[in-house]
Amino acid sequence: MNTALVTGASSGFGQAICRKLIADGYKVIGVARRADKLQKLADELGHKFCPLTMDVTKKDAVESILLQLPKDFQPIDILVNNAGLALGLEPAYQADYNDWQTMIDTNIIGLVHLTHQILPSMVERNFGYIINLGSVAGTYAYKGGNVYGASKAFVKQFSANLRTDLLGKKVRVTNIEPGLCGGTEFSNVRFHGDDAQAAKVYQGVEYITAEDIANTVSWLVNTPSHFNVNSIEIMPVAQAQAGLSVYK
Ligand code: NDP
Ligand code: 8X3
Repeated sequence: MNTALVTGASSGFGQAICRKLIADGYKVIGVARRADKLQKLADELGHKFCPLTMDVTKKDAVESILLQLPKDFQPIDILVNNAGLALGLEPAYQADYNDWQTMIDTNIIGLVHLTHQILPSMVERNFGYIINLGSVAGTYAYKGGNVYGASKAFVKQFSANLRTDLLGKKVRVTNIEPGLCGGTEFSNVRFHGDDAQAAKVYQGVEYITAEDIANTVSWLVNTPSHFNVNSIEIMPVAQAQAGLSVYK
């Protein structure tokens, strides 16, 4: 394994994953929409990092930009489909339709675009690793999780179906399913820039950090090539699936 492409590299998990993979000796292509944030990361990480400004929801742009990658950063051995977001925490009957559309476009369609573009070359070389960022929300329902949780359930099932199609090939697929993770922009984005509301999510809780997720990715890619971690669910000790609730 040599070169990784990490989506959502301008913040949170993605940024930490880029840092960790570079420290591990990989070349890394970092994808996001905010060019200024990517450039800052490029200034920090140096020539082994290739910033790539791209909106993963735009199929034609994804295809043409990936075809123009610098030769040094081809082929891609590791794809980390991390770009994603939650928007809103209202019940389904009060949710904003545009928020739903954006989550579907990013968490599902964007991930599918990148996978469809990059997977064939991995299969051709019988070598590669796709790591998807799912969520505990893809398994456990919670109030206001509606389309976000459903989009992560897609990621979980898509990962399982990819593994089925890749049976016998040395192309691995893992779905990482984190729970409460702070220190990223996730909740600021979910609450449309209401930083005070976002901060409340993490108040008094020792949450998972982006570095914890980056260390997990680093461990995964350094496992032997015959070995597949199908999925990995990670929560802080402060969080648990604590049973059904009944409204009274
Ligand atoms: P952040 O909001 O900190 O980072 C999200 C990243 O996705 C940003 O770099 C953003 O970059 C990028 N992104 C969003 N939309 C697009 C797009 N259309 N095209 C390209 N890049 C895009 O969130 P986290 O790091 O916390 O989350 C990363 C992933 O992990 C997400 O998929 C999230 O659902 C998942 N996750 C997060 C958890 C948490 O508690 N934080 C827990 C479980 C899963 P830019 O805006 O510059 O495009
Ligand atoms: C992010 C974790 O619990 O906010 O996927 O949905 S949660």
